[in-house]
Amino acid sequence: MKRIVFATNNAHKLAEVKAVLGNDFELVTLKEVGITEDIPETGETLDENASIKARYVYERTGLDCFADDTGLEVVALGGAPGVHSARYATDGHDFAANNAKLLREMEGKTDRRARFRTVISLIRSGVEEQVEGIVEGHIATTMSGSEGFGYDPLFIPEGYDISFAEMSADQKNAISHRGRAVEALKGVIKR
Ligand code: ITT
Repeated sequence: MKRIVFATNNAHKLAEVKAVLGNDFELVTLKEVGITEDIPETGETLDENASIKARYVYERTGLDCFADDTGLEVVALGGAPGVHSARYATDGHDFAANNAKLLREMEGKTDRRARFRTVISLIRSGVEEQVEGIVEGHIATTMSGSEGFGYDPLFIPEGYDISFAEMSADQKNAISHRGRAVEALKGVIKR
């Protein structure tokens, strides 16, 4: 089994990635390698932030690792909240406040197209590679569902009439930005 550090403090992400990666990998958490502080996400793009997080871990541990950075990109908002998705409404990761702000910003908007994009930076033996996963969809006018996390109650993926928060973990993973990025990651790791 391959051991690899996943640089995240988000337990929801960890569960999703574990489910897609399967049993060929032993995912090691930040806590398990002694990193308890928040890794500063100072980049201006998802690509930069994924890279910053992965490099932070590699520089401190020398272990193979990967990090994901994800953003919700809404067409009518010029791509916002994008790289600022975690801190859209407040300084913290307040999902309820973020969703409330998104609904306010989308009031009266007829173009509700949006996409989730995940970028994963993988570092193995010091060599960095990036993969990404995208899911297209739209922003609902009301929240629905209680599964998942973040903006899931407001995101309706293309071809569906239910939100990510109304889907089972397996259903979301099969079509989601993160599910697709992790499938691509698997392809790179197995090469
Ligand atoms: P780490 O940096 O510790 O991995 P984070 O929660 O800060 O965790 P991101 O910066 O990648 O993660 O994500 C930014 C925000 O985007 C996150 O706080 C959620 O609000 C939202 N988000 C990310 N993935 C999502 C998903 O699959 N479904 C719904 N919202 C998501």
